[in-house]
Amino acid sequence: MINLSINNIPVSVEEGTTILQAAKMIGVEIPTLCYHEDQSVKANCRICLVEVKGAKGLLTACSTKVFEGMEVFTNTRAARDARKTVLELILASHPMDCLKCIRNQKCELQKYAAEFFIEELPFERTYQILPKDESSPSIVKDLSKCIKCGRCVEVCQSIQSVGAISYSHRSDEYRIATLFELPLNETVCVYCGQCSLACPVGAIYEKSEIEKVWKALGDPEMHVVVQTAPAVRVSLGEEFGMEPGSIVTGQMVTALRMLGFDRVFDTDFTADLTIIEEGNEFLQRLKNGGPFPMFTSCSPGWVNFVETFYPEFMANLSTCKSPQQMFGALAKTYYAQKMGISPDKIFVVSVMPCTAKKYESAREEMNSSGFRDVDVVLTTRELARMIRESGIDLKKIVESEFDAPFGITSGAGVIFGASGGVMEAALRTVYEVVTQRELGKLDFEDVRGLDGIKEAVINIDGLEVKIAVANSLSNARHLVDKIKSGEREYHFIEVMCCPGGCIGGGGQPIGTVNRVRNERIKSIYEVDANMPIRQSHKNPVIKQLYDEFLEKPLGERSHHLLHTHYRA
Ligand code: HC0
Ligand code: SF4
Repeated sequence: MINLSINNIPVSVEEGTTILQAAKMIGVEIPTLCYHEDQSVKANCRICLVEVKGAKGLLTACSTKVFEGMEVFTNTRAARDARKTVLELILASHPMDCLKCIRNQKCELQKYAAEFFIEELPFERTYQILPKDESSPSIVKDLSKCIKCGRCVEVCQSIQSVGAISYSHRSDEYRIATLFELPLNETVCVYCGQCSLACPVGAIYEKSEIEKVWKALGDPEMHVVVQTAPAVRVSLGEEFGMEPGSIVTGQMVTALRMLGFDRVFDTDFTADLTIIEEGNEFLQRLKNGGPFPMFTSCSPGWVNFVETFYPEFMANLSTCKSPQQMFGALAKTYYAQKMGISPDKIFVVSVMPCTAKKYESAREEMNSSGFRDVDVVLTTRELARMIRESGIDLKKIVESEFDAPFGITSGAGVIFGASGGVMEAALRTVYEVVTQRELGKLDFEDVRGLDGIKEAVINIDGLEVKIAVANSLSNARHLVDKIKSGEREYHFIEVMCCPGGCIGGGGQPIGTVNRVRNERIKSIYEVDANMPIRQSHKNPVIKQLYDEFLEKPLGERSHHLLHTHYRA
């Protein structure tokens, strides 16, 4: 242990701890902007300057490791003045239109401006209003607001291994840009939105579609239904000040009813349906000898990644549409018929933890009913804005239940929201279908958790099924490269684009870091453990859906409505 003092208070910490971390342990927050707890230390914003006795000049707390006997002072005149100057320089080149910024009250720069009480800037304003890049269906990039901290670049390059954005130019032209400054939709961007989670200000954010939803809700001709993704129920509460991982399923359903949706449904239902279709597809591939590995296809950022970087693996993707798209296709066929409503009068809204789902819903092949499967995708953050705008306090409203028929779901459906969940849900069904025996233990712990790559071999009646699970695209790349080189072989692989799976999606509340992801994962498995049905094939409404409409898994109707193809 290392003994030091911070503002004259003794503290003992592990070797290798930084001043920033040590200060946090004794309740002292040093301001940071480029620092991000899940990323490498960049020390480029210089706002975390502190004084260390004996050192020449001020030191950056984020990159300076503690030593025995160190005396740190975080609040000397020199440290405060230096930080304030750094902040003033950043503000001089910032538009400061906080009242109409998407990150109003959730902006790290705004928070420091308030804490430092910057009344007037001693510097000439140098900001430029640049055109926003709104070319992508998922993400808006507003360079005018960028403070060049580099967090988005790190997440895009290192965690996602996409590299759609990078540092560009020099000196006062220095900026974060795409290759040749192309609009995002002409780059390799997969629309994951992880950059929008990492951004401390409002320089990258989801493309909002809230107005389209208000319009539909206000149209008496439209029957507006909403589906909520598995991961939203364990994150939405954070937008209303609740602890990370708070389970707010019932309050969310009530809030959606209060907003005016005609029916509130659960994407977990079509997650169950995906298991039946995808499980059968896997069994068919086992019978036909491949192609292996079969990759899950429900994470649209991952599908985009395969199409862009590994087109040779496209036949390996499951042909199943994602649960969100299956829901849309059924809403405008089976449900429309059952309700006696013309499909053109049904408006389908999804609430997803994901920005890439906006792109997925807009893909031209996603309209097998003759109408667009899903009309609008809102992120968790957008739904929270609608709820706040309506004056609803999620903490105070009563809980209620999803509507029938797409509200009856299994625990297997909900675990889709965490990395490893789709695999576990599939195994819970495939094992029983193949062996005709009940699984003693439903929990497949080997595939749970935040580890980037998880592997297991499952014995199904003498057949050794090799599986793997990857979360984040850098881990997916690693795995696919091993398959390509012949170093590894698998039968079935689940890939989720975002770290931790959908609970860590790019549309989740600002403040999604691995610490928070872990809490959401725990809650997802808690919801599963408390469900009366925990296997997709035991969901009675799924059985009813096949009896009344789809006939059989992989049947003609399923193929038409629930499966798709991918393009290079
Ligand atoms: Fe997911 Fe999904 S689990 S991708 O992360 O499969 O976004 O939560 O809704 O579609 O069900 C997201 C989450 C979904 C889909 C489901 C899958
Ligand atoms: Fe990179 Fe994802 Fe952001 Fe696109 S959306 S720039 S891929 S981090």
